Amino acid sequence: MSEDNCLFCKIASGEIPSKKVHEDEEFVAFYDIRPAAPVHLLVIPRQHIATLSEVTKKDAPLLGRMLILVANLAEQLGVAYTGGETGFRTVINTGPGGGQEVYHLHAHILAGPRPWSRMG
Ligand code: DGP
Repeated sequence: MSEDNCLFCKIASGEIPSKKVHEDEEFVAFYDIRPAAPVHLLVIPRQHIATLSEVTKKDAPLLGRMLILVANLAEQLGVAYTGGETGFRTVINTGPGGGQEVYHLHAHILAGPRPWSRMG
């Protein structure tokens, strides 16, 4: 399940500390150490999946639950889309061409007043 020397596997297991906002048997969500927006969280599966490019049909339920968790966390943090100018951005960087730095699948949740420093 976990991969040696994977930073986000170590965060998921608690070996490396992080500011967690959610954890369950499948997922962990924590604040990004280098925030690009006033609210910047990362949501990861505990299962080590390196990139979005390696997922297959068998991962569909996991990915579906991950997106639902993103929406629930956005609501919990008060940044869900509720009309007007509210809302948040969800980003999954994939590979060097997509700007991925950490090779463990993760969804960024970005929100808050603009301008943002990156990913804006
Ligand atoms: P990406 O470029 O999509 O692979 O984004 C990786 C993000 O991970 C980047 O925004 C910074 C964040 N990050 C890197 N190392 C750590 C860490 O040790 N702790 C936390 N909380 N975030 C980290």
